[in-house]
Amino acid sequence: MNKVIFIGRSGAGKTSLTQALHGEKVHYAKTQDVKNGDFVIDTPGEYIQERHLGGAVAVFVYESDIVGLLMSADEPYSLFAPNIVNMCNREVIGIVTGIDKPTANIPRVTNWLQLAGVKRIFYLSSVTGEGVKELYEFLRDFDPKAEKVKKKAEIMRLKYPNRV
Ligand SMILES: Nc1nc2c(ncn2[C@@H]2O[C@H](COP(=O)(O)OP(=O)(O)OP(=O)(O)O)[C@@H](O)[C@H]2O)c(=O)[nH]1
Ligand SMILES: [Mg+2]
Repeated sequence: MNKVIFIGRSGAGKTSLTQALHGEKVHYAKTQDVKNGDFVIDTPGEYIQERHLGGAVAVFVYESDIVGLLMSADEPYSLFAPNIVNMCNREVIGIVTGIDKPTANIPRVTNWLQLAGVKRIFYLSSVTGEGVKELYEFLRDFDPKAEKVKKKAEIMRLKYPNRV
């Protein structure tokens, strides 16, 4: 099982998703500090909202195999800078939570995550449970080493198109 770190603003749904992935009943619990669990690292939203706390998130990224950038489906703005994914030497995925919300604007958050450089996006609701299994299975089955080899091969193919 890979270890994922959840990063996103306060209220984006990181803790609720952590609970849903563990098969627990979703209940509100404000995250006060980094919770380094068995396969999920849950971070407080303030750690990326406040510039001086960002370092703590960076340190815990090194504990993870996969970085999950979370956005609620009705997020009014994005905290993720364009192409920020390129700064990270881990697999970075996008996670859109709260797809059950009537105020959800899926194309808008998809666009923001893609601008950040994310290629793979999961859409889910921690409240209804829709899409949670797909994310769980990805975390269970993803092979970071195989992915690195595949990416390297693709870079070589683009760099040396005439090579046999
Ligand atoms: N409708 C709906 N509400 C959700 C969903 N996920 C989270 N929420 C609600 O959003 C609120 C905030 O969720 P949290 O999981 O605590 O958010 P967080 O990202 O952990 O926030 P911080 O700990 O402050 O960083 C809670 O009241 C949740 O019930 C979802 O998928 N659907
Ligand atoms: Mg939380």
